[in-house]
Amino acid sequence: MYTYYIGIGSNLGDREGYLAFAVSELTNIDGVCSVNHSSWIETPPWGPVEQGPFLNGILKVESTLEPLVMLDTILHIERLAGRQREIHWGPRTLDLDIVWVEDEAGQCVRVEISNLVVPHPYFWERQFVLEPLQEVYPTFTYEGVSIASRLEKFRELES
Ligand code: A4P
Ligand code: MG
Repeated sequence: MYTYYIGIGSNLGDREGYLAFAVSELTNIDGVCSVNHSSWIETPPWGPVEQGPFLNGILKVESTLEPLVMLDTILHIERLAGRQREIHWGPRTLDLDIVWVEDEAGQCVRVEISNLVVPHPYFWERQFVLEPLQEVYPTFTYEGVSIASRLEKFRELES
């Protein structure tokens, strides 16, 4: 059994509807045992592309699916949501990214192959990932730093 923390985002069309659609699709997949999620938060667009605000969150998914199978599953759900890959980092109806995975012993699972890198390379730099991650995983730490103190840093920079 794995615990997946999956970043979810939408900034096109019925954003809330797309997030709810992803939760309901994932819940119905064989090998997915439970799906819980953070609150959805509205976030300003991050990165170089000018685009509308996102609705973001984190899904916490208990599943027996291996990481590559989970990747195929979420890419399939993105396609079902009408996701078009036009601009890298550009607007999207639904984006699902595997942020962090733990095995049954609570150990971080690492994957580094051409089509899957876990932990997600930018997650620690992204407030729109860390805010909802803290909600579903308040004791999370990365390289010795707690998620609470990491978020505190972002807030200090903002003020
Ligand atoms: N891939 C590799 N590792 C992973 C992983 N851990 N999880 C591969 C999921 N996929 C992974 O992704 C391209 C390929 O990455 C996949 O086919 C998979 O094999 P993509 O979703 O087609 O490309 P993308 O969305 O343009 O890139 P990416 O990296 O998903 O974009 P990001 O990094 O998610 O950035 N601002 C706010 N506020 N909120 C957002 O959610 N999102 C982006 C997109 C930009 N700004 C944002 C947000
Ligand atoms: Mg993606």
